[in-house]
Amino acid sequence: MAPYRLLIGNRNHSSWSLRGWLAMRQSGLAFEAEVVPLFRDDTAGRMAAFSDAPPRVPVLRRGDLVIWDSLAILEHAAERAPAAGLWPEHPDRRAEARSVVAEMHSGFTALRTHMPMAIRERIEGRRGRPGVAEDIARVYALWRRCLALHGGPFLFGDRSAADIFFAPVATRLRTYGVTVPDDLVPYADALLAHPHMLQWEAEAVREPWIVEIE
Ligand SMILES: N[C@@H](CCC(=O)N[C@@H](CS)C(=O)NCC(=O)O)C(=O)O
Repeated sequence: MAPYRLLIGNRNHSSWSLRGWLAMRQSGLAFEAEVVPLFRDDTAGRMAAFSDAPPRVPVLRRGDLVIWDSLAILEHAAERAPAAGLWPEHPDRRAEARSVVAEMHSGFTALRTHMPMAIRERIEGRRGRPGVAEDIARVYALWRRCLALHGGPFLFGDRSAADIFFAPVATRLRTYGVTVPDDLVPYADALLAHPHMLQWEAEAVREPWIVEIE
């Protein structure tokens, strides 16, 4: 079978691409990543050349199959590679993990708006922006709850979709100089130190494109 093709944005900046890519990496399914640089005159045209999906990344395709949302990509990867552990095995844990992922997928607007992912940058002065402290407090509460209930090292024990969805948040805390509480440092570090994350970051550092963070 032909490998999947995954269209992603700049590795430095595209947090949704990172989630889709991490899901595919954890699945072990064969795929090739293709980067479309964001915020350029030719961005939409290049996305349109890849598929007829809305002009956003990530998009996964194989032949006629087109999947244009990070969570749908993760779900597909989990179904095609059930042994990869993208979702916890127990139905109750799985339902909780799905709640965590759904909350990230549709929430944390202030964090996303005021602290956009910028993996290789270090930027000060954004912690006081509206809603950011509340979003970060919620992230910490959620992490604490899951780690206490399931014993770590990841939110549901082994690394799952929930950790993949929070990986970009760990990079944001680092980029914007947010001091992570001592009890959560091991988890934030584990997100950043995972080999898949390190691979993404190494490729992000090599990227030629410069995007101004407003
Ligand atoms: N809900 C979508 C969001 C995708 C999304 O907004 N991607 C951003 C990059 S992280 C994008 O493609 N932006 C391009 C644009 O807005 O022109 C998903 O989860 O895949």
